[in-house]
Amino acid sequence: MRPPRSPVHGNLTAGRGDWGDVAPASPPHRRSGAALRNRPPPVTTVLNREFNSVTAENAMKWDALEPSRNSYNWAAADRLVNHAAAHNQGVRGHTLVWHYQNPSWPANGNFSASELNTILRKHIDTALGRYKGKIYAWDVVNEAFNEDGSMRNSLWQGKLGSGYVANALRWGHAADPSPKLYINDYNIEADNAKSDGLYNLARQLLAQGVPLHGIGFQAHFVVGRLPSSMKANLKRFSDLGLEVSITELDVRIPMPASSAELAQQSTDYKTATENCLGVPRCAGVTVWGITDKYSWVPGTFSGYGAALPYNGSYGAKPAYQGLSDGLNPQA
Ligand code: 9MR
Repeated sequence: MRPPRSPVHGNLTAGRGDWGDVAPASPPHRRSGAALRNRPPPVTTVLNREFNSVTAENAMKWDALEPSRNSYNWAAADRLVNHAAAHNQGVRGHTLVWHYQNPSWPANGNFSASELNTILRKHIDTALGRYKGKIYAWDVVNEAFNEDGSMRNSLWQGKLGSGYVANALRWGHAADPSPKLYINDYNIEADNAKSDGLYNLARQLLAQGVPLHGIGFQAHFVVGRLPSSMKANLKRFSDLGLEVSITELDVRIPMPASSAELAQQSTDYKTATENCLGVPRCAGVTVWGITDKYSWVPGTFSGYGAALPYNGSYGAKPAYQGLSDGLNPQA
């Protein structure tokens, strides 16, 4: 039984971590989460009231943790992990191996493949080790694919070959066996060439016994343009025995947003959430921020904004209700 909730507030966390009644065969600890960048009191108030999971929007990226070699900066990540522990929230770790937001020293050091392997393993060991037992899922490998389904030519792919993915997962599992280890990417929500590439890699990794536990579907959408194949696509990954999670949901709108677009956005939040919850191994839905005040969208997509469930004054938008309805199907 879920605890009673007010009709307006606190609806995003279905039973604070136990959504066992939402779908058959669902994982016992489904999460609804938010990624945070700035954490002034209004943000944490909403976080604590509405969500039971939190992701560091930037604070656990390599450039934030180890800007120069062997010189670590844990303060922001520690704050987030401590806040989560004090408020009964789970933490999704984001992210260990990526082509972007790395410090410059691994690329500029002219390291051999063997040295780079050692550097990457140390990074993984150090981050997982510091938060051992405190993080329930890690995006170990982020955005490893091109749109055509081939592997992206990053520093890791270029110097280490595609085996870096399996190695990163194995090293992660050895450093802390408790978190679910994920591959996370964007534009893989539809059944398309990119998700096919990832699907084939996931199958190979599982056949080789590599500790891959989940696929993160970032889900950065444009209003009214959710892919119709999303649920079937998530299901094919779930059918491999993998968890699936929406890890970075937002729905951007051309500005200024009309009331019709805000209504469509609400439908999109609901549909995206249902597309995950309707799949047996959906482990949770995370939105990439709480308020439009601190969204990455306007800085990246010129002319777009209003992508999140709360407006810049922390008022719940129609999208809040859509997300809530998606999370609470029988409400
Ligand atoms: O939201 C993040 C933004 O603040 C950073 O400047 C940006 C740098 O790349 O990363 C953003 O988060 C990204 C995430 O880590 C991976 N998926 C895409 C997200 C939006 O760019």
